[in-house]
Amino acid sequence: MTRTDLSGLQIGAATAAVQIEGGDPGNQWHAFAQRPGRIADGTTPTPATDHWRRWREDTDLMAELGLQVYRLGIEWSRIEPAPGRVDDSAIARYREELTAVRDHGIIPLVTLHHFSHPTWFDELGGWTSAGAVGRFLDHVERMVSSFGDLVAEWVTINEPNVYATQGFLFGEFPPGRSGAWRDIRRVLHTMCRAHCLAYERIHDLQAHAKVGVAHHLRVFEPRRRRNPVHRLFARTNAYLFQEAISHALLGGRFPRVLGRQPSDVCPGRFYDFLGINYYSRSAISGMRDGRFDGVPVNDLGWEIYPTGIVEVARWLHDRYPGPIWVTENGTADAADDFRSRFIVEHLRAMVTSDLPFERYYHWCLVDNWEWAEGHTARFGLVELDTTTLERRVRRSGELLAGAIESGAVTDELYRDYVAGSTYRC
Ligand code: IFM
Repeated sequence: MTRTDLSGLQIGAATAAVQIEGGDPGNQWHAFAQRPGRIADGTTPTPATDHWRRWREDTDLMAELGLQVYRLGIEWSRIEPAPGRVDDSAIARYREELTAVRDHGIIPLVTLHHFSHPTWFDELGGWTSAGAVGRFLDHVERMVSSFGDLVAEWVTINEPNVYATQGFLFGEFPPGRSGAWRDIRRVLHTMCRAHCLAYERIHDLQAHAKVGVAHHLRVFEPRRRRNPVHRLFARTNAYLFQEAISHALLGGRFPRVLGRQPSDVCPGRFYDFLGINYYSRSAISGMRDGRFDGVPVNDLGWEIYPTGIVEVARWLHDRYPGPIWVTENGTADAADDFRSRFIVEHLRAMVTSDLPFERYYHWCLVDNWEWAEGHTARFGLVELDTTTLERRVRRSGELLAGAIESGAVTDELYRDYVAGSTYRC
């Protein structure tokens, strides 16, 4: 049986402002990407996909694919280019786009912080500074008052664990620091506190809002299950990378490893949905990520492990019950050889589980600018010609569109888009 019923799921795509818009010199990624050697192909976030100017075309594309939901970022540095100075034209531009999205019957989910923020925020100490939470909350308040009539669903912060480790442990994201453990702890503490307070602030302003985080969860597996050292490292990695902050983000309970319980956060419930970004599994034998031998991998060498989406969701849902929104899932596959299979296998794992998966946002709509990888990794349902910026729907885009239209991966869709494809190892 190849048919997979998707009728209980709302399906769409996710993007982030810096990765698609182009042309915003006010965020910290703009300056970071100019530094030699930082981005794999020497590109910068301009033009990315030039979505800032081509948003009408992209919105039409979404409608053409039949997307039901769309997760997008609104860039803080466009809204507040200098501390306290608001750019009304940027608000008007985003309002136009959100209106068009809604006019197509697509429900928008807006991310308030997705790895990027104004350069001035960094100059004031970024997320390591005590004032960060107040500055972020001012921004959150402005966002809800500017867009609350068009948006009722919010992701406060995208992947705090990835932001902190890439920026302060591996040096691949701005500010490009390495091994700065004390700052990682400070950043995570500040971001978790900011999320909890933003959750409350949004609900104060918009009682019916749905608010969550987009939490990056991986499967951490001991490379050799019988090896106690591998088991210990797998446990430690999972705890430090994702479990400790889950308790702070969702339950407002700050484990000792993150620092003190903030006096302005009382343990409670700080989510209306469990936002999960899921991509891969790691084989662990030490502190760094590894990969099992002979497993299917994508263009970036990430293992393709579809049942992991249920494993990570179960871990979270057992502790924090609630509706599950897969706020990101996708794969780098420039040739579009296996993306359709990847999508179908993840969707199937989700809907055949006993967990309350409600939404699936595919990463990404159009090939995005992939941070330190630049344009070398292709995640789009729609292919981008980086020279002409023309868009072309990939076969995997057609597959997802067909599945949305039918409310299922039908036998025909499976036969036409999946059956003939295999992963590579
Ligand atoms: O492109 C990123 C996104 O910004 C955050 N989650 C993972 C994606 C793929 O690497």
